[in-house]
Amino acid sequence: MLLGVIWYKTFKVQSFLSTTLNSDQSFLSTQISLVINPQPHRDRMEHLLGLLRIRVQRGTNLAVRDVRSSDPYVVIKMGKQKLKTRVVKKSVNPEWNEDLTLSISDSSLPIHIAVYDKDTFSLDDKMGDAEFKIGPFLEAIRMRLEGVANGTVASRVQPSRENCLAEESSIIYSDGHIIQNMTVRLRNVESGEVELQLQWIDIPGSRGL
Ligand SMILES: [Ca+2]
Repeated sequence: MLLGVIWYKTFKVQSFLSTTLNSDQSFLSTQISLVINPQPHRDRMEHLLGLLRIRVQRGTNLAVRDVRSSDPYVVIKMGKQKLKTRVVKKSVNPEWNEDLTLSISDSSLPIHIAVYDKDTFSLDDKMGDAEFKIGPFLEAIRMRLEGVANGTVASRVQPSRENCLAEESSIIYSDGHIIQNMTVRLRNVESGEVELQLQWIDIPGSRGL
């Protein structure tokens, strides 16, 4: 009985000590991270306009970089951000249908897209690149269209030297969202186009548009 009481008290003291130590440790690490990087989360949120989801749909008539075909994937860059799709093997007309999401703080930065052929024993080969800006898309978002019919066109963007568009791109209202469908023609390559779809995602607590 007495042994039981002593064991119980020792157990209580040990668990109390370990709880105190754990909370001290986490308190300490919180203090350290605040000294190194004060309010990192709040700073990022204050500069954030929102998120841009880029659906990389498909490539058509892409360049051949292996014997008869290629193993293409897409790399998207904006400022310091870099995102990649998966590799589709042995296809010059790949269907990626993959969503890549950029966080947007400076909407004037161009978005750069490049296609590569995945190789196992050598460096991946280039299959062209393109660049576009999201100014016209964000202007359409700022119109805050609501209660209009599905497919209503908010605006159209014409192909020009700057935007790499292969054809007219339309910004439309679809199921409560504004989306931009675009086909970019790849530069620095024999052939190839990539179809993309842009969608904006508002983030509560950010600077917003
Ligand atoms: Ca290859």
